[in-house]
Amino acid sequence: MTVDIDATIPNNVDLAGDRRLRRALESWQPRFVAWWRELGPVAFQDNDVYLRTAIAVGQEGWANFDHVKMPEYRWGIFLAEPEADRRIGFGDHRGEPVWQEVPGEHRADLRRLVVVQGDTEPASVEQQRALCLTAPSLYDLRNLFQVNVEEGRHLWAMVYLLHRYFGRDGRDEADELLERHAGDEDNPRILGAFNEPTPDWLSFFLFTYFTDRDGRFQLASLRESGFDPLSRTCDFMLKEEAHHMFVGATGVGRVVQRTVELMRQHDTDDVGPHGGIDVATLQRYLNLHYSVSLDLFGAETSTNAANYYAAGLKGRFQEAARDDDHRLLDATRAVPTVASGRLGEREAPALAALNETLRDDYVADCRKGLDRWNRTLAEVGCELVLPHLGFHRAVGEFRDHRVSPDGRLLSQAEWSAGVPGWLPTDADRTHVESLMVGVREPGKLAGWIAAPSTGIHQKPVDYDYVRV
Ligand code: BYC
Repeated sequence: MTVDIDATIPNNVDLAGDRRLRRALESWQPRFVAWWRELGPVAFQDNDVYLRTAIAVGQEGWANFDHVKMPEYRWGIFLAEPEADRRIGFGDHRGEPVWQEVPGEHRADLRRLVVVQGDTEPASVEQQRALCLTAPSLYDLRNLFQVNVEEGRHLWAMVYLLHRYFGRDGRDEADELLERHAGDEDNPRILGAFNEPTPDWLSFFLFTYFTDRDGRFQLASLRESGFDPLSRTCDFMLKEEAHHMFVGATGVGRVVQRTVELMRQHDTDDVGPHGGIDVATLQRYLNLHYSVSLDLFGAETSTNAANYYAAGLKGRFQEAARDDDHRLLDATRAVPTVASGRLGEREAPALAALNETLRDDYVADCRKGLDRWNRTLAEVGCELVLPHLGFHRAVGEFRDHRVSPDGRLLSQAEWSAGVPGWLPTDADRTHVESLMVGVREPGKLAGWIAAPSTGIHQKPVDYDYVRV
């Protein structure tokens, strides 16, 4: 697959050979850049930032690192290498060759999946746009911008699919991706978590840990798709996504480390007055971001999810590694319920319960980071825990119920009394916000977070990642 790196839109999908498509995308490009300037980072648009840019798709050397101004970033369209004789791995079409064009009967469902995925990408850039003013270091500022430009590239990935495979409807949908905005009352983003603000860096690290991780699992399920261009697009997006996971996991890890340092230094749990974030506050922020991210998997049982799977559009995480018939016509599994005033389980068709299966995989992955952070916290006899699945949920079985973090069904009064201990309070937010002062000297760091252990791409931690 040749990569046309010097084209107006760098790509490996032979845009040069499809004049209509190229012109359509080239007319979308200035609108994208206008959106980036208007709703992307609120500052630093004309500063040089040390960013990696995708230039190829192979294992080795797919990225180039250099200082660039963000509006001049080379957002491109990259699909992973095609797999010879690839077959659909699940559902009613299992074993048939994958599709290179959209099958008519699945057009509406595929378009919806692409639109929902595409909508989250610019949404997160919008949510994070003010964070550049308060970055705890130039290293972190650069990582924020790296995440942002790559979310922009992920938008390009979905816009390419819409333009190339969905005709006029697809072009309209691509335009609407720039018209809906995070938190906009009249025209919000599609999924709940993408309308919540990301007001501070603790929220950003938890967002990249928990919400970007939903992205990882959704992309991994779409990579299984029988629609080959979607599969190959997601395959390459997952490479970039790994850095976003890193930013979240190490970001929270460094906050935890600093908290522990301050606890030891001052011999107290109450590190707030010493410029840190105490463990109880960390737990409340974690509870919020985890529960909001759990909602992103949809309801426990969903005919949409069953249809996507049966049709071969969206598989399970690591579908091929699973030891079953990959059709799930007779299989069942337990899903959580709330019935007669009690939390319990019921058996549901495995096909209908695929959102829950993906959520399970996600929860197991979330625990890994917690285990690492808890090794640090164990030094001071503390730990962070994932709240119960039913805590603070707005989608699915638990939506109309109040559940405590430790999994007790509560009355409204008990819930209201408990909330200040479980979710960030106004005082927490005021304190966290008070710590958010932008640090703009290479190698210098805000006091609420520990230094990273290494720099980016073999550069030292005190490198001028953003030239200010
Ligand atoms: N908020 O049948 P159900 C990422 C809707 S993140 C609002 O259970 P389904 C990223 C649902 O649309 C990954 N509405 O849902 C991360 C449905 O509406 P309709 C993004 C919601 O379809 C960080 C109705 O409720 N990618 O990449 O089984 C930074 C019934 O629900 C929500 C994807 O999500 C919600 N949270 O599953 C940057 C993959 N949840 O049809 C990027 C593509 C559900 O009744 N999307 N609803 O009008 C999907 O696979 C599915 O659409 C979902 C929902 C898993 C999201």
